[in-house]
Amino acid sequence: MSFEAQLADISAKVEAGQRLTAEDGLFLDQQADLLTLGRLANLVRERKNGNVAYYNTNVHLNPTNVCVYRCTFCAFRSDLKSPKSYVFTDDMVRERVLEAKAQGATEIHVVGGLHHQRKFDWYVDVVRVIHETWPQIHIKAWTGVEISWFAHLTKKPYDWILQQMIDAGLGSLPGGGAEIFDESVRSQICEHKADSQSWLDIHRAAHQLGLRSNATMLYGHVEQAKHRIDHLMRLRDLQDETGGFQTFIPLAFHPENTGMAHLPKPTGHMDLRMVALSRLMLDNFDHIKAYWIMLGEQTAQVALRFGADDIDGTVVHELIYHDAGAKTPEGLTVAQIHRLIRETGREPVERDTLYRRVHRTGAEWTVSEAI
Ligand code: V47
Ligand code: SF4
Repeated sequence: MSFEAQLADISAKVEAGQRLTAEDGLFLDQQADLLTLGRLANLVRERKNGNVAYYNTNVHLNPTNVCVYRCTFCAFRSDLKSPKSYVFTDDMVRERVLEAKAQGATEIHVVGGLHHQRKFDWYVDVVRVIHETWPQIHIKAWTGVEISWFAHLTKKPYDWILQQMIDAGLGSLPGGGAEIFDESVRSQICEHKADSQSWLDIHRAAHQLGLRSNATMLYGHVEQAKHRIDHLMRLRDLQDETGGFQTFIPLAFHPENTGMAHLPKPTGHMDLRMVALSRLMLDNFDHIKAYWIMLGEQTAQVALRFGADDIDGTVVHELIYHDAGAKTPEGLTVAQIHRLIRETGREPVERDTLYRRVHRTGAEWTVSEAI
């Protein structure tokens, strides 16, 4: 088939609401021009989400940066003896939660390193202390890689680990740790940590317990188009099985201070392509997030017309991307987020972690039905 015929065939499928194949995905990734990708992704996005663009009011907590692993893309981790290392105490956790409460945050996003001198109970206590300090806040905590580490520490199955966390106050799982599922790429960028099958099994176990979770893909390093499509297909298959994923977040590799600092940072062109490609391939995901802290406010804003319907939140205290050279502010006000969204002609809607509409009076809030 000629280039034009193949593109026309894929466009017709998208317009008819039909599922794209892995071959279609590879063609789009390698050959389609940005504006065609964007036009098709925007069509799907408006069908699913209308004119709404979601954001939330959240804070981050990275309880420790000490980590047994050495992922080559990571600038955040620290050795135990490095002056950069830190570990939160219970009081520091409480202080962060009270700060979140004063700001009216609906969510606390918790991910960190895997500290080899901390037992499983320490990680459960982080969740418990947050929950006891302010039961209303939604705790989105621990990537699949962290859950896999807890299984290694306790020698217990994933559902047992997850149940302990749920009992302590866990509300959902963030999408990190997925990186690129292809085993040959994984062995180059994060050799020792949870393998792809474990990551997928953990999210399956979470969905079976009624937890919702997110998914990510780290792009723009040593992976190729075929690896990105394989990654999206594995996520789409699991979502067909469980329906438990809420949002997909394509994560742009930030090279500064990492083991791959010689690589260039992905360009705005690639960032927008990945947003659009993921919107087109993940037809069973309700939301695609353009995480502004990682894309920059400008690209995140444009992404709302290239397939994304969510730009994440106010995000106070971000470390992972700032350690790796992100120049974005460490937080945005609601007024700034509204301006970014409104300028694109979209309607800003504050959501909670489970995509329920937030009704707010200052720092006080309630939620209504899922959107
Ligand atoms: O797994 C680490 C990524 C992830 C770098 O669920 C990097 O809403 C780029 O889980 N360049 C953790 N990426 C972050 C995470 C997350 C982030 C935003 C939203 C959500 C959500 C979850 O950060 C890691 C890794 O893929 N990461 N270092 C880097 N230098
Ligand atoms: Fe550790 Fe996570 Fe960084 Fe890998 S990405 S080195 S697991 S903190």
